[in-house]
Amino acid sequence: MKLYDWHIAPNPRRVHIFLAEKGLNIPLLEVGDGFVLKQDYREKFPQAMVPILELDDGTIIGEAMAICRYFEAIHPTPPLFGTDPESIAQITCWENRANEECFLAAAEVFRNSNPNFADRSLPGFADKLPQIPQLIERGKTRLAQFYKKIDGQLKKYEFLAGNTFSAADITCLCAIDFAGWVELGADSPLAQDCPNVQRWYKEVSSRPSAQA
Ligand SMILES: N[C@@H](CCC(=O)N[C@@H](CS)C(=O)NCC(=O)O)C(=O)O
Repeated sequence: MKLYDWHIAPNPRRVHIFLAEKGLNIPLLEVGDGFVLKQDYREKFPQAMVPILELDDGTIIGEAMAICRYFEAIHPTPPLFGTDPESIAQITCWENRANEECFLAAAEVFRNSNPNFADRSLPGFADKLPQIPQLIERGKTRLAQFYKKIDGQLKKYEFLAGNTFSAADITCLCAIDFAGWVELGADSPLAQDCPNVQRWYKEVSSRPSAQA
């Protein structure tokens, strides 16, 4: 199998950290080329996004969390998607919130402000898609709200979805570091009054997998 990768991109990083937590080493194929994906990759996969996992029989699995769930199923230890109905539900809930409310909010700011993404304001579009400057402020507002929300959650629990490190922490860490690309990360004023976020961020960032 091989994992199509773009070493600087935040969504493939979710898979890298997940694999590192599992102690798995999967062959990578770099398909990034500056600020775009290589043309032959875009032609092969019209979805035009990374990560994508290709199995030895040619089966294609897209979406970072679908790839992680595949590895969870074939390498269940250590479990990163929960072990019982309640933990599975909590992890699914908080992983999804981290993606929708933090990752996508940071993407709103980044993709609508960075000149390298003019006309490419959403990933995976073959046609031109112009930037919408109003989404920059909306993204900032959403991020501020997300930091407050998870500060309350992290006051009750060591990790985002409970007292065990999980896929929810992985998505949240990658999303917050991505927000750092537009200076809205954990060290930004948005997160300054969130002591529980600070405590959690320090802890998860210092895990060896975070360097993956
Ligand atoms: N929902 C997708 C998001 C994937 C995504 O947005 N990937 C970005 C890199 S982080 C991408 O491929 N961008 C292509 C581009 O900007 O042209 C997932 O979870 O895998």
